[in-house]
Amino acid sequence: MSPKASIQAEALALGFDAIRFTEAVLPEATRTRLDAFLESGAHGGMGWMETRREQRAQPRALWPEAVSVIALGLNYGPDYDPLASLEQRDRATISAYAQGRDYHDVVKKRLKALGQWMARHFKGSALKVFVDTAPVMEKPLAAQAGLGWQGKHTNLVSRSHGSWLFLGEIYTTLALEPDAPESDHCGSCRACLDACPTAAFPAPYRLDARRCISYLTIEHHGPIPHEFRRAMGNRIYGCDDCLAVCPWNKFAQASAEMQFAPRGEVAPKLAELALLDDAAFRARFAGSPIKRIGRNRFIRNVLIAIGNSGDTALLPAARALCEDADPAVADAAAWAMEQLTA
Ligand code: B12
Ligand code: SF4
Ligand code: SF4
Repeated sequence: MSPKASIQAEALALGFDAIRFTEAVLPEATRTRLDAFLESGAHGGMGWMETRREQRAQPRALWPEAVSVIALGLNYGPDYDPLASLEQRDRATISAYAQGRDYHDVVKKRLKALGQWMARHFKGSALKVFVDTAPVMEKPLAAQAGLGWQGKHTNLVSRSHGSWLFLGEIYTTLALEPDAPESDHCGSCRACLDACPTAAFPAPYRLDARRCISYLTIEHHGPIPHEFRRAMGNRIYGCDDCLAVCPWNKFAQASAEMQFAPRGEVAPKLAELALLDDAAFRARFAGSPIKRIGRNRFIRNVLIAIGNSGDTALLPAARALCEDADPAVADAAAWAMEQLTA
């Protein structure tokens, strides 16, 4: 078996759903687009995107010895309609990626296992593994390797898994023959652009993160800007609208990975979530990606959903948080009361 074929076989045996290979070089156009994104301020408060920009745009600026990149995907396709709970106004919509165990842990563990296997089989080679948090442009690398293409919603779309792939990479000193990139199969479709509740796409293939509900609910600190509060509806963690409407999802299979299965109710009641104090929040979301936003940002989001619920039975829950020690929680509680009593 060739080195590529044996790595591929081991990756699939470890539970990865997709694997392709590319050179550890990204074209100049990727850097130019990253620069344009950052210069326009589209990254909002994600200041960490500016630091180590060179390394993000070019694999060898991060690690000069890197020769090849192995792009890997793990399917997290939901076995339910991720948009169904948007109409259940007394309940919370939590994006599909956050329903189960934190993918950072799951993907990292598998990348490390594959890395250890490679270290045993290709003596003298070196490697580094990445998922999400490192200064790595995961989507352009995966697209260049042919795992899929960057759709108009900017995420990687795969012909076999639709929009539901987590990405991870291995940078290696091994010279592995690059695979051909996938071509763009969006055509004249613009379903994702039209589905966005906050008009976060200034143009196809470009996202203004400051307007994106995923950014607002997960990355944004402090009060949610007023112009987006109504549009958030009951989305309290992330957003799946642009992903879920993609016609390529019809080829996707539900994930067989038990660790990504919902850990509790897919759409929990807002009344129940609003009661969580710091300790209860940590206990409930241990091992989930939700834990990283902390109790205050989480409750802030729950209160915006309560304000949008139209359900006056939730007034006491909002009232109880009006004096909260966190100013963004108190602000969202006051807004929710205003909406429910208007
Ligand atoms: C920052 C970030 C965010 C930010 C900004 C998102 C963004 N689109 O940049 C926020 C918080 C909003 C976010 C949200 C989400 N994220 Co996120 N995020 C990242 C992160 C850390 C970096 C992305 C990045 O580099 N952005 C900078 C921009 C400039 O790069 P880009 O998106 O590739 O932009 C390209 C296009 O705009 C294109 N382009 C520009 N102009 C033009 C013109 C033409 C003609 C063409 C063809 C292309 C083109 O070129 C740019 C450079 O390649 C990655 C992990 C990583 N390290 O890569 C995860 C990652 C992208 N996120 C992921 C996920 C799952 C999500 C959410 C679905 C989560 C959710 N359900 O709420 C949403 C999706 C929102 C969306 N529509 O993008 C996954 C995506 C997996 C996939 N299949 O693609 C990643 C890869 C994490 C992972 N390891 O799995 N995320
Ligand atoms: S994740 Fe939601 S808010 Fe963000 S771009 Fe997609 S549809 Fe718009
Ligand atoms: S919804 Fe349409 S335009 Fe958007 S990524 Fe999918 S195929 Fe492309």
